[in-house]
Amino acid sequence: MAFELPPLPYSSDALSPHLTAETLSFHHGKHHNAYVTNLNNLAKGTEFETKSLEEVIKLTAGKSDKAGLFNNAAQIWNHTFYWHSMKPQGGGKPTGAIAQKIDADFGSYEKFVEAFSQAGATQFGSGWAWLVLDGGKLKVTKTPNAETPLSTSATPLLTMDVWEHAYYIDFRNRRPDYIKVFLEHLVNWDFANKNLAGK
Ligand code: MN3
Repeated sequence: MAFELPPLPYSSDALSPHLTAETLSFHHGKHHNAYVTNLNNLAKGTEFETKSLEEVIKLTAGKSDKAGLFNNAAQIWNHTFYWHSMKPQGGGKPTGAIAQKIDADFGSYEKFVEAFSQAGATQFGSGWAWLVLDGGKLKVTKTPNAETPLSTSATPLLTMDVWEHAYYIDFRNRRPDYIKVFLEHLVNWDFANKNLAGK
């Protein structure tokens, strides 16, 4: 079965005015979709054609002769995870188990915000900022290009895309402003709590 583009979990204007429908339609309809097209072309006629997306990522991670497969598969997964990491009227302080764990592992919500903002702002070039569970503790990490914690021992809980295409239409070159808006208005803490509970 061919790999497919999952639909957005909300309408393309649902995150407006923070991220506009123009941003979401380009990011999902063009960028995310292109990774799906590329992966289907690369996997065609190979052993990867019948694997799940997660299997392709884990089987190709770190293999330079499989970089095309890895990059496109990981970008499909990362983007789907990113769409779920946001919701309309999201952002602000977390609730539930993740709130207590953030206080325990970072010291406070404010310390988490500082670490997550720093990770997003200092990822040189394209990449991702993550909140992960690693060895029973919450950690903030960043990955370049298509790299994903899915191919490591850490469990991803939340991600923020910091490729320029994620924010350039709405924020131009102001990545720090996009990060602030992501944290204050978009983060889906329900999704992070669900991922934490799944462990
Ligand atoms: Mn992207």
